[in-house]
Amino acid sequence: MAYQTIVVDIEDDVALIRLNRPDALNAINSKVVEELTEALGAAEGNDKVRAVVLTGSEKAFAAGADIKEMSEKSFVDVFTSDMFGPLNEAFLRFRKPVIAAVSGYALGGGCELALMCDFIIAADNAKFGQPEINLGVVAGIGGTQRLTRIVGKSKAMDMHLTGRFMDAAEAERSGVASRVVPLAKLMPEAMGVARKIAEKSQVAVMTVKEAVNRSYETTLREGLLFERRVFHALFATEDQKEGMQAFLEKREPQFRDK
Ligand code: CO8
Repeated sequence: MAYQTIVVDIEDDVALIRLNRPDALNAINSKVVEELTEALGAAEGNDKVRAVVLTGSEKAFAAGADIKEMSEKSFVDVFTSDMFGPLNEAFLRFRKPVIAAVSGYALGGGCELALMCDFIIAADNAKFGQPEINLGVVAGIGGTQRLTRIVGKSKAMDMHLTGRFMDAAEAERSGVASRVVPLAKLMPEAMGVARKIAEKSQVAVMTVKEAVNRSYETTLREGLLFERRVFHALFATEDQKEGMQAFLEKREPQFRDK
């Protein structure tokens, strides 16, 4: 499938989705939203894809929603098209793991897009920010919600109210990025991590996603019960038998997603 604003490569069980609007620092316009949504749908239905890496360029993961495209829109335009809603839904629905490999700017909708992924591996030149306040608006696709849950109220308020950028070290310290690597190592690291995850039991991997994401939606008690029940449920799989047997036999497990 040929896309105009993204490039998708599938290799070794991993789909690499690269945002590809270099002239606009990968600003997210409606075509990017449409194509990313489509690419996620295709990855979900493709048995050859067991993990996804989403990345941009060295200079910009994505510098936000496309300001040129947005500037003339009315309330009715953005409300009736539910701007960015379908992309958010596509990420919420997507059951395979998605790693954001972030170098350069991840601003506004770009930061929010990275936060929609399951975790972020950042290059040491990464800069995260929610500068919408400088445009007379606020974050619209998760910045006030997802970022706040990760970094807490004080830092989230600081970021959203001042529009300042957070560098890679602060992002790692605050839990935005799970790890930071030198720029030259970003893609090998992200692809290596994705391949490692792809080797695991897909049933267990999808269950991890469901259980961790459930922690955002429920009380601790209900979340713990959900976790215990899915843990119990995995004893119905062959992969549980294989994983534990392989440990006892001191060999690598051969998971079959059964
Ligand atoms: N939209 C459109 N074009 C952009 C964007 C953007 N967000 N960011 C950069 N570009 C373009 C520039 O206009 C420029 O194009 P041209 O060469 O044609 O003038 C090109 O990319 C290169 O940019 P700069 O020359 O500005 O590069 P610098 O290295 O000098 O600066 C920055 C890099 C600091 C990243 C700067 O470009 C910048 O501040 N960009 C805007 C960042 C921003 O404000 N992002 C937030 C946008 S609003 C948003 O994301 C809301 C999301 C929620 C929507 C939800 C709806 C429901």
